[in-house]
Amino acid sequence: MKRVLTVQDLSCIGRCSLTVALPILSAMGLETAVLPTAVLSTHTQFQNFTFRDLTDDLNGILAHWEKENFDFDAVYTGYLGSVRQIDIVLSMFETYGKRGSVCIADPVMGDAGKLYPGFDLAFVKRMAQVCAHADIILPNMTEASFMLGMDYRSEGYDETYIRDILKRLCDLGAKTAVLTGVSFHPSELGVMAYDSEKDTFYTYFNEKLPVSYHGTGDCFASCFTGALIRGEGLQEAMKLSADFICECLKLTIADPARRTYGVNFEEALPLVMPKL
Ligand code: PXL
Repeated sequence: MKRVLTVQDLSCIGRCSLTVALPILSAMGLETAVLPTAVLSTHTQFQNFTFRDLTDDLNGILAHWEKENFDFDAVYTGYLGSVRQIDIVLSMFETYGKRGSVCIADPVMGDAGKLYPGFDLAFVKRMAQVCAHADIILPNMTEASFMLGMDYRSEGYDETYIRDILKRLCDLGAKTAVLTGVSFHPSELGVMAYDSEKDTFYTYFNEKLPVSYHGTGDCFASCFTGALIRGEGLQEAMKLSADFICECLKLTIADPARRTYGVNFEEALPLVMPKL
C-alpha cells in the first residue's frame, strides 16, 4: 500500500485540513501519516479560536522517523502554522524528495482575494519558496495572485491570462502548477494546470454552483494527491477531484441540517474509493 505524509493543522471543528485529508486519503486506499502543524479549536474563520503552535514538536518527530527509516510516496503540505515551519518543510522536501517522494504543496493562505488571519506578505514570500521546491503546487486564484505579486481578479479574464499565471507559477520552481477556482464563464468553474516538463496545459470544468463553503480547497488537494499517488495521470486526478468537490457541494446544498462550515464530503467518499 502506498503511503502519504500530510503536513497541516488539526482544526478540531470546521471540516478542513487534517479532518478532511485523513478520511479522504484513507478512503482512497492510501496509508496516511500526519505531521500536525498546530491544533486549533476551530479553523480561523470562527471568532476567538485557540491556536497551539506545534513548531517546537516537529523536529523531534522527524528525528524519530529518521531513526525508524520511514519513507513516503508523497509529502503533501497544507496550512502551515508559522514561518519556522516553512524551513522545516523545505528541509523535508529536500530529504524525502531525494528518496523519491513526490512533494506536493497546497499553499493555504487565503481565498476570495484576501489572506486568512495571521498571514502577511512576508509569509506569502516564504510560502512561495515552499512552492519553488515542490514538484506540484495547488494554489487557488488568491494564493497564486499573492505569490506572483499580481492583482487578484475574480472574473473578466481569459485563458491567455490563466496560462500566463500557470507559467509564472512554474517559473517559481515547481514542475507542475494546478490552479483552482478558474472561471471563464458565470456558469462554469474549474481547474487548469501546466506541466512545465511536458510544456502541456490541462483543463477541466464543471458547472458552477451558487454557493461557497470553507474547506473545499483542502478536499480538492487531498483527493488530487490521493489520485496522483494511486497512479492516475494529471488530467484524471484533476477530473476526479473537481467532480468530487462538485458532489460535496451538491450534497451540502441538499442537506437540510447542513452546518455553516465545511462541506459534506463524507457522503461523497464512495466517488473516490477504489473500485471493487
Ligand atoms: O481550509 C483552509 C484552512 C486550513 N486550516 C486553517 C484554516 C483554514 C482556512 O481558513 O483557518 C486553520
